[in-house]
Order: sequence, then structure tokens, then C-alpha cells
Amino acid sequence: MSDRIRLAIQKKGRLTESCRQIFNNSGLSFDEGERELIYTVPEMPIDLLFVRDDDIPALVSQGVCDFGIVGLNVFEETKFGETDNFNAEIFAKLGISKCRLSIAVPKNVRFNTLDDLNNLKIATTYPQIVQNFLRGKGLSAQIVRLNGSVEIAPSLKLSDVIVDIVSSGATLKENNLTEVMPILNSEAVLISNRQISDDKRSIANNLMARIGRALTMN
Ligand code: PRT
Ligand code: ZN
Repeated sequence: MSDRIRLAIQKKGRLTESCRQIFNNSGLSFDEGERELIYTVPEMPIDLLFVRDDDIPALVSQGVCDFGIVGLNVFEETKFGETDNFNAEIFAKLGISKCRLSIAVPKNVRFNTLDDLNNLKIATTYPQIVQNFLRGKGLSAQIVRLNGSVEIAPSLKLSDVIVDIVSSGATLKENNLTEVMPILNSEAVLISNRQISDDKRSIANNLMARIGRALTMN
């Protein structure tokens, strides 16, 4: 078997450090060198491609990479946005980088039931997930898409409420926002192209077996 798998990893961010720890704890080298786009893992038939996390689902869907490690939030957002030709699926949940995508409201906004969202402006980096959630609940609201600093949208009058990633809750607190409801529980997931060969699938299974202990230690 001469196949190698190409695995997309976040170049610089929260998932990069977690991935490095898991690889190193499993006896696998990991180096997202500044010069090289692709890193050849010497201990296993795996090549790492370092990219922005938002690009990972599409790279896997298009078959540029066989696998990728990405937050479920980013995977779902891309999947809902590309319903027709989306060709990636979850291979394994990794149980790390846990967080939730939640609705949060400022003190001046009354929120007792989900119906209170009707006709409000919601700022978020995840418009597809929010739209899908609203549709499922029979609600309609205006979505304002922001790429960052979503938590300041209500104070700038850009929106009434927000839907954003929450971990400890400190960011919401600093911005006088109250978390009222999670709409997605997220964690890092290993995703794969739907048409990978059995040989490549078997390499990924070997990788999961090898990193399994490091994942439970995390
Ligand atoms: O540059 P690139 O596009 O690759 O990275 P990025 O800036 O888009 O992503 P990054 O590195 O911030 O996060 C990568 C993934 O980590 C996310 O997609 C999530 O799946 C996961 N993750 C886990 C988080 C958090 N925890 C988290 N706390 N992602 C973001 N946050 C941010 C959140 O947006 C908010 O601003 O942290 C703040 C809230 O944290 P608390 O602890 O104050 O609640
Ligand atoms: Zn990103």
C-alpha cells in the first residue's frame, strides 16, 4: 500500500495547538513551518496541509484534501451553505475544542421564548446555521453577517441580539450580554471526503487508534 492521506489542519489558531499536542503525545511529528505549505509526517503516511479553518470543509469536499480537522460549527456552516455539491462527512468526533453556538441578548431585549426572536436583527458569523435553526422553528429574523467582534454588534446598534461561539462565557459577560440558548454544541471533528479509498480510510482508522489515548488525556 503506497497511498498517503492529505489532512487539512488549521494553520494558526485554537485548533493548531490542540492538534500539535495530540500528534506529539501520540509520537507523531507536527510542524506547521512558515515556509512549507505541506508537512510530511515521517511516522505515518500522512501529509498535513496548513490552511485557514474556514477553507477546510470545502478543500475536503472538493477532494483537494482527503481529511480535515475542523470545528463542527465551521463544518455545519459550510455544509448548509452548499447543499447541492457538498461531498464531505464527519469521520470521527474528537471531543476537543468544545464550545457552543449560542443566542445571547443585551439587558434591554426581552427574551422569554424563542418567538421573541421574530423580526429582530441577529448578528452572527454563522448565517447558514442560524437561518437553518430559524427555519426549523418557523421563525423569521434578519441576519447580519459579521466576520468577527460579533459581541459588540448590539452596543453599536448593528443588531438586537447575537449568535456566537461561547466557551467560558467571559466575553459575553464583558459585553453585558446574557446567554439564553445554545443552538449547536460544537467540538473538533475529523472530516473526510465521501469518496476516499478503503486504503485511505484504513490509514485514518490507524491514525484514530494512535491518537485515541492522547484524545482521552486531553
Ligand atoms: O484564522 P482562522 O480563520 O483559521 O481561525 P479563526 O479565528 O476563525 O478560529 P479560532 O482559532 O478562533 O477557532 C477555531 C475553532 O475553535 C472554532 O471554530 C471553534 O470550533 C473552536 N473554539 C473553541 C472557539 C472557542 N472555543 C472560542 N471561545 N472558537 C472561538 N472562540 C471565541 C468566540 O468567538 C468568542 O469571541 O472566544 C470567544 C468566547 O470565549 P469565552 O471563553 O469568552 O466564552
Ligand atoms: Zn476561521
